[in-house]
Amino acid sequence: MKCRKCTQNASINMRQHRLALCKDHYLEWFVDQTQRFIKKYRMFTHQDKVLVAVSGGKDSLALWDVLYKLEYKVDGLYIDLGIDHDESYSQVSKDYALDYAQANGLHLETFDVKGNYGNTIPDINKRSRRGNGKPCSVCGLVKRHVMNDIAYQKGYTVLVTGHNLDDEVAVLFGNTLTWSLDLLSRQKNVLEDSNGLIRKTKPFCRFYERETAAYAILAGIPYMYDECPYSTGSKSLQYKELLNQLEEKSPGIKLNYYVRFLQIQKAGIFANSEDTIEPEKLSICPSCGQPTSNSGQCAFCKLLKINQ
Ligand code: Q46
Ligand code: ZN
Ligand code: ZN
Repeated sequence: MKCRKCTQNASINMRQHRLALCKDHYLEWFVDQTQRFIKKYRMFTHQDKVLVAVSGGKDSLALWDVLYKLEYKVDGLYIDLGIDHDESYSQVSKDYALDYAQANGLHLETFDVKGNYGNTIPDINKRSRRGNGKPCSVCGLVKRHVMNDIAYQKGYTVLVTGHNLDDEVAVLFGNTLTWSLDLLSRQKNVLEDSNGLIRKTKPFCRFYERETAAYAILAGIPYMYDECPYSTGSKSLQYKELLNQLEEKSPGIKLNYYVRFLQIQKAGIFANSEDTIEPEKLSICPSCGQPTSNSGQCAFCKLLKINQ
């Protein structure tokens, strides 16, 4: 198969776009598309100070690379969760993030959960009743808190994450299975800053996972191939498999599902739901100063038993 734009052999065929491209044209297309999404959804501008949450995996390193190529003012943030099992997941993924930063002369903020809170994520989880023995709920809570805190403290104006289309449709699928109107109203690719919550955006939300992986590989970015050991057997992975079966038969179905969702969300379908928590109705945690839907301490401070 030939590249749509030149005579070279295609390196990737994207059936959902009816588009096959060679390596050079794919890399160019991917960067241009990212810029198009940033503009279309008014995510941020070249005046913003951008912090990208980097896990060492393909999505976040590809995102950092593209934003750097697009000449945004962008630094990385790596949170060491202390997930070390036999595979030393955190240590290895941290090395990928550090290596990328060093190779490109970029700044990486690092935050060590154990160093700051005395315990790793799996250890904090053992003392908590959150989640069903899996640390993901605790992990998500701690990461959200740390990302917001560091972004504010260091004067960043926007926090970006590498969530791709497959991540977004898996969450969307879960939220529609349970018709969680509050979650559907908040599943946005741009969350405006409000009451101490930093602006958050997802510039890769319209790229398929195989597109971000292709970018990382073709751009020559070494990344952590293994997933976190705790992701095995998750609902999200089950939904991804199901949605991939649908995509196989109907190329483009995942993209259409997500883009139509964004359109009806924008039209305000979920806006007046009784379940929806308005940001202005959040109160401030007396211990850490971050917004919370609780009346006293936020869930993070309760989890870590931080004294007032
Ligand atoms: S890192 Fe944390 Fe994920 Fe690992 S423990 Fe679960 S939530 S699976 S993105
Ligand atoms: Zn080409
Ligand atoms: Zn708090």
